[in-house]
Amino acid sequence: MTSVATAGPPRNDDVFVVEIDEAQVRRFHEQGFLVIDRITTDEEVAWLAEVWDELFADRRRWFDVARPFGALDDVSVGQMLFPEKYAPALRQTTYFQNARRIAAALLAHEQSQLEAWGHMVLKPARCGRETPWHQDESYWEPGFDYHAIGAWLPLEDVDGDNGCMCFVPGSHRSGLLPHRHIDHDPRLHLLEVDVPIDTSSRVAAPLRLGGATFHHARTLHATAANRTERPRRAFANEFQAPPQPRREPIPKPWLDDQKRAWAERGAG
Ligand SMILES: O=C(O)CCC(=O)C(=O)O
Repeated sequence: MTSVATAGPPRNDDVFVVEIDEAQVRRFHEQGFLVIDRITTDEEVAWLAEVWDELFADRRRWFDVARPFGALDDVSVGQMLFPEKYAPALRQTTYFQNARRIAAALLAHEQSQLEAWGHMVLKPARCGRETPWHQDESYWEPGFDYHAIGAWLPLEDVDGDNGCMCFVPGSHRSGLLPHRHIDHDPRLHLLEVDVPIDTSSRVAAPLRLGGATFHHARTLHATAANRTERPRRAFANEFQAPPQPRREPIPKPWLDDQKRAWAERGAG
């Protein structure tokens, strides 16, 4: 079978370099997110969408983050971790190179020292569930300090109807907040913040194809359900300085709940 993923991204003779200026870095530090209207070419977004479709065609590669472990029917929100394992050419894209350059500037960290990993998200037509307010760090191993940023590239135009990103400005300074699993069910992977939060200042970030958002690992963010007739696809990458071991882990009891539920799956 021919594969768009192994063929590699479209050749780009005019190298498309996106750099950010000091004002954007300052704004990111104040607000905890940054919107970039154009990070790659239309041709490359079209190629990425084809790769996304090719990878998601194999159901073993992704899982539903809003349904119990192993659920295969009625997809709510699909997620594939580490798509670069299946399609290493994802790392050769203009999007990836620009996102890493921008992340390095925002993190004030040497580009070549940044670790990166990707994930792809599916919000099916008319049935995607919302991704509730959360901080990305709530998902990660408690024994480390993180200096990390998420870059999110939608593969369709996005707005409030199909799940564009929404951010609470300044929330990255609030420390890591308690989280819980959606529906209070630790078999469901999605987390939501578990204390009252004020989202009245929230900012929605609609994007045209080719644009991307960046957010700090502690910025509160959410996406709405997809109310449109078309799936909403996205390709995200996390960029981080090597995580530093902590003397004392940050308590994340919600992760313990999930481990317990995983160990007990199928029992009873
Ligand atoms: O794609 C989505 O709907 C949410 C993605 C997200 O929360 C993230 O990449 O941090």
